Amino acid sequence: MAIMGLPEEEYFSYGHRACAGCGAATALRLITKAAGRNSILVESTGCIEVVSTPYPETAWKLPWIHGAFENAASIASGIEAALKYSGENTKVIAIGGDGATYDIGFGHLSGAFERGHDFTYICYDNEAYMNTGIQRSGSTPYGAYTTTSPSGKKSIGKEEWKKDLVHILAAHGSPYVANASIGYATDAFKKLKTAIETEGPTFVNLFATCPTGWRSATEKSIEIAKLAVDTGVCPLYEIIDGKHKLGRPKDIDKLKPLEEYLKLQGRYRHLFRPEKNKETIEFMENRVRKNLENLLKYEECGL
Ligand SMILES: Cc1ncc(C[n+]2csc(CCOP(=O)(O)OP(=O)(O)O)c2C)c(N)n1
Repeated sequence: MAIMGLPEEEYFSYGHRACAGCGAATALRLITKAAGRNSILVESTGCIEVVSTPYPETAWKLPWIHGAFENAASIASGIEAALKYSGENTKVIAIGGDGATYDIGFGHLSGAFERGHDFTYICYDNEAYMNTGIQRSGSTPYGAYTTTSPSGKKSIGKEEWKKDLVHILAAHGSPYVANASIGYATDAFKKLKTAIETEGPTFVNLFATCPTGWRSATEKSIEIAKLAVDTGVCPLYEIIDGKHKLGRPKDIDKLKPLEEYLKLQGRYRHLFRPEKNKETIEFMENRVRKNLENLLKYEECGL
């Protein structure tokens, strides 16, 4: 199905083997539309690499290279250096899941940003290591069940908060970093395009539903990705040359209740057992509000 208002050309072809309702596959459609023909893509090991290239087939209609799990940013650095030397203006884009980006490839990513390579790194953020069986990552949110952060009598699921990678990369001096969601595709497309067109190391975190890992209904992927934004869990914002610019949600007092987002996902099912979990949900809601208050404050103060 076409995505309204966006270029019709598809560079991530149908026929790939992603699960029904895979948010990362939608993310890849947006990323490749924003990249266009004059680009080279580098991909970490992960679900998208696996489902898009079962030998001898490929879903990629753009030049694409698969590295190891951790080193997409390093490969992109090398390609960018070679292109610069030969005077080409081809765009270089590295793509990884959150395991590759937040955790195991983080050193490579940080190094490439510190060296100032002219490339864009995009994380399709499905909040766990999905390809290997739903293990927790630095991006998995507080309270979520994964196979390595199980919920039980003594556990509420993951007990740590999600790593704030967007700000960590902004602190590297990046001219453009952004947080986006596949639920708001036009906004995500604009952010991806801005990141790709901005000179220097740029980053987009693209929130992407995973029905298999989140135990959610396949047809609810976009609804969940929208609710993440409207409850404040995944605020849409950019940091341009160090200054915050906020999109949705603007009004903290009009946030949708967090429960609406949580109850659509089996990874939070345990939070709805009466003996637990009103407190946990309230705690999460307060953290979400605090985070939004901070973002609004940064914007107001021109930071
Ligand atoms: C150094 C290294 N560690 C672990 C693995 C095994 N491995 C391959 S893919 C993967 C999970 C990828 O998770 P993520 O980056 O979040 O992407 P997703 O599968 O969710 O798309 C793991 C752990 C590996 N290939 N290399």
